[in-house]
Formats: sequence, C-alpha cells, structure tokens
Amino acid sequence: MAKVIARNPGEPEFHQAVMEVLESLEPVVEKRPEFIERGVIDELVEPERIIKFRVPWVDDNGKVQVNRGFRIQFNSAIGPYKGGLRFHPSVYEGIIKFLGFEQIFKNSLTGLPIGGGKGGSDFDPKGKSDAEVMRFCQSFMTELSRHVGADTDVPAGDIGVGAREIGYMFGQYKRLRNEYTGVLTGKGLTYGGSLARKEATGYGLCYFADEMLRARGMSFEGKTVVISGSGNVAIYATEKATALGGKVVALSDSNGYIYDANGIDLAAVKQIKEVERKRIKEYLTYHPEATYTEGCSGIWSIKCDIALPCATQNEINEESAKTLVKNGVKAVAEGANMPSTPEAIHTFQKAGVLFGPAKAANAGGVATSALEMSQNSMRLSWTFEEVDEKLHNIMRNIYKNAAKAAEDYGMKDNLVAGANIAGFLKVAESMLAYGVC
Ligand code: NDP
Ligand code: 2IT
Repeated sequence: MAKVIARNPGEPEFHQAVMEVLESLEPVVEKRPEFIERGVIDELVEPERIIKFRVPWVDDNGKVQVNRGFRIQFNSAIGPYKGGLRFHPSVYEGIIKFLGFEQIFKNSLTGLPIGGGKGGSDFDPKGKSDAEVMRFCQSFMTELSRHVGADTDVPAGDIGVGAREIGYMFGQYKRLRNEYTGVLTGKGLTYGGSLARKEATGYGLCYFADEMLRARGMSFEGKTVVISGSGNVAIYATEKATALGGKVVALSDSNGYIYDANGIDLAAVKQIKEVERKRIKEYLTYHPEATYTEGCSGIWSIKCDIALPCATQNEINEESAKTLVKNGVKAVAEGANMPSTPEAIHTFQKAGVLFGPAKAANAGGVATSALEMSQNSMRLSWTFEEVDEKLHNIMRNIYKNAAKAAEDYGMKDNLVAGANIAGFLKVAESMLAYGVC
C-alpha cells in the first residue's frame, strides 16, 4: 500500500480503491503466499498501459477548446480490456485509475471473458450543443481509435457518456478504420447495440439487492426506496425496484433532490432527463405536490428501507450512513462506483445492514456489454427477454459466489470481502499461469 501511495501521489480515490481490495486479500495471501512471492499483487496494482492525450475541438463560436483524454488499460489477464468512458469535469488520472482498478474485479465476477479498463475526459457535456458534443467525440475517438478494437479494448458509457456519445464515437471509428466491429458497447439498437443494455445496470442492481434481501427472508415488496442520481443507472433502478414492489420516493442530481411521497413518476423523469436533458427540479412542473431541496447529500436523511446510491463516488459519508442506520435502513446496494466512503461501509456493516458493494451490485451493466460483444461476434441479436434472463442469472451467480467466498475465508456475510476475493482469484490464477509478463 505504501508503494502504491508513493508511486501514485495525489490520487486519493485510487488509494481508497486499492486499500479496500488489499485488506480483503489478507486471508487469501495467507493461504496462497505465491500470489505475493510471484509478484501477482505488485503487477495487479500497476496498469498495463496508461494512454493520455490531447483532445482539441472547435466550439459553436469557432473557438478552439482543448480537453484531456485518458484510457487506462489496467489488466488483460482474462480478456480484452473492458470498461466505460466518463466525461465529467472532475476526471483526472486518479479517477480513471480507481475506476479501471475496480473494473478488473467486477468484470471477473461476471464470469465472462473481459479484462479491466476505463477511460474518459474532463470534457463537460452539460450545456454543450449536439454539434459540440459530436465534434468533441470525433476528436476523442480520432486518437482513441489507435488503441482500441473488438479484441483489444472495448469501451462503453459511464457518467456523461450515453447513447448519443457512443453513436458519435462508433461512427468515427467505423469511418477511420473502415471496419464494422464491436469496438464499443451500449450502441444504438439499429447499429449493433444489445437489447436490455440500457436497462442492465439498474435492473442488475435490483436483481442483486433482491438476492441479498431474500437471503434474509425479505424482498422489495412494500419497501420504501431512496435512489440518488437520475441518470442511466438511477432511472432503470427505479423502474425495476418499482416492478419488484418497492416504492421509490426520491431521486437527485448534482444540484438537489426531489421527494415524492406518492412514489416517483418515472415517465416524467425519463422525459426530463432522457429527452430534454434538464434538471431534476423540473419534476415539480409535473408534480407540484412533490418537494425539491437544493444540495444532493440531504437525500440520505430521507427515511427508507433500501438505499441505492447511483450517482458518483464517495456520495455517502459516515454521517449520512449513520443517519440511514438511525432511520432503519435494511439494505444498501451500490449502483455507482465506490459511492460509500470506507467509514460509511464500516458503519453499515457494524449495524448489520445488508451491504452490496459496487463491484458486485453494479456488474450487470458490463456483463450485458459482454453479451453485446458476443452478439456482435456472432452477427445476430437476442431478444430482450433472453438478454434479461441471462443478466438475472449472472447477478444471482455473482451474489452466490461473493457470499461463498466470504464464508470460505471466514468472513460470512461480508460481501465486500467476498466480492474482492472471488473477483481476484480468477484474475490471479491466470496471471500465475502466464509467468512474469
Ligand atoms: P449518468 O451520466 O447517466 O448520470 C449520472 C447521475 O449522477 C446524474 O444524475 C448526475 O447529476 C449525478 N452525478 C454525477 N456526478 C455527480 C456529482 N459529482 N455529485 C452529485 N451527483 C452527481 O451516469 P450513469 O447513471 O451511467 O452513472 C452513475 C454511476 O453509476 C457512476 O458512478 C458510474 O460509474 C456507475 N456505473 C454506471 C454504469 C453504466 O452502465 N452506465 C455501470 C456501472 C456503474 P448531474 O446531471 O447533475 O451531473
Ligand atoms: O462502471 C461500469 O461498469 C460501466 N460504466 C460499464 C462498463 C461497460 O463496459 O459496460
């Protein structure tokens, strides 16, 4: 850990992600010291390749803008690098490194052959015209196209990257390379996208949460649910949580949160967010009886049975976690990547709250991306029901494998440790098989 901190100064999110995994692996390396002796852990914390590039583009006023682009190809032991692209002003190398590191274990947990990678830019799509977003995406892909490919590295969406951005990037890749291959996932349905990919992360999150609840004789039925964010993951988590019998009463964006005691009207949210790209506050124009509060962290003070953080990293701190516990929360499952601080996780675990860590709970998105890759390779497409059923089975297996690994290593019910261990073992065995490389 000391070496990781010294070699990656000023990257607290990356340190946090590595620390959590290394702590979980202590009982594993006790049993299997070769993982340390043969250098597997040292290799694992060092990305195979970091690509950092200039992204110049011209805005609507004819002015040249310059952003920074990143792709971190972290680990390819079990498959081509796979992971999303994040476009958000907060993006710097440390954010992409933490996300790429987490992706290694998450992708391994899916049981599918995908390595770990992540990329993005400090470009902010908010407030930009479609033409500006297109010019940025084309410039970004002009450089990225040298480094990715259907059997090499397959990016997808994340914060600030949805169907629109993937479309512009896929079009540019196709044009530059004169090839039509599955280089990106999350594509539109008319050009190789998989049915149910859009819904997959949110649906998968609820399938995972449902497994956790069932193991304790509970379910979503009749439960009050609070979900942060109002982007891709939050919207489809709301849809599935509601279908499973829960009542979602709150959603947020980076400006504030809405509370609707009658249950969120998802059609209104889809219209505001997916169609009009407006702020969540607009919900009040559809439902004046709902309330809007400025500031996003206050959402965790709403009393609920199930909390699904689906916005961003470190959005639940110790104080918010204590408030949730005090208000009787029964389960927390992470749709976002690393949304709970280490102190928050500790608070939940100490209080006996069911806790589903991101690597396991939000793996449905990337799992369905891998199903999109399979369909692209076969040049055919499965129905929504087929993909959704595969997704459901994958989430059940992830829960089972994480729970079993936790038990096998003497940490029953600790899904954080279980997910880290189960994800690690497959990657580490492969790395051992390759020798030093
Ligand atoms: P979107 O861009 O669709 O939505 C992001 C949502 O989170 C928006 O409501 C946004 O609000 C809010 N948000 C973003 N940054 C912040 C911030 N700093 N503070 C408060 N709110 C913020 O992204 P996704 O829904 O795709 O991603 C959400 C989370 O899920 C991320 O952590 C992502 O890494 C993770 N994830 C996504 C997967 C996917 O398939 N898309 C798969 C697995 C994990 P605003 O509009 O105001 O910025
Ligand atoms: O964090 C994630 O797993 C994602 N953003 C989805 C990655 C993918 O390749 O589908």
